[in-house]
Amino acid sequence: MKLQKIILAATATVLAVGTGFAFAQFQKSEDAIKYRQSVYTVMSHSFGKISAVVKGEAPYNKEEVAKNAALVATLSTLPWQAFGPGTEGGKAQPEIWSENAKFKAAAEKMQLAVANLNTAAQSGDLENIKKTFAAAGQTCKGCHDDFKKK
Ligand code: ASC
Repeated sequence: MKLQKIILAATATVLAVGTGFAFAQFQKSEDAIKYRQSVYTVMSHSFGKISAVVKGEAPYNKEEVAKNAALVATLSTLPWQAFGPGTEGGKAQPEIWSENAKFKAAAEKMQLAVANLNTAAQSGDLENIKKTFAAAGQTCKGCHDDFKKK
């Protein structure tokens, strides 16, 4: 085989394997959309529970807030794998794919912010919970403003 042919064959194999992985996770774009929306739904529920405490609408219970913050932190790692190529749709703006580096940066910012909230929640420092909660909320909003359809 000529070198060019070998390179072509190798490239094709890498592409095939890469595509195989992408589609092994989600057979259809609808599956990816359902997955990421489900993650956000559960995240929003736990985030909302903490929000009520921060706003003074619910009493502060350390274990409860710690549990919800840990859930949010874990869930925050999940949606991104469901924004792969070919999974456009739902409430996702096309910029997620056309400005993917910007989207990834926003995703990382949010994960860092909810990790900080989780640290505060585990320590039980309500003032710090309020501070980190506000910062985390800003990262949710920032991403929605740029990347989520109204
Ligand atoms: C939530 C939720 C969001 C964020 C965002 C914060 O509870 O569902 O998307 O908080 O509204 O600004």
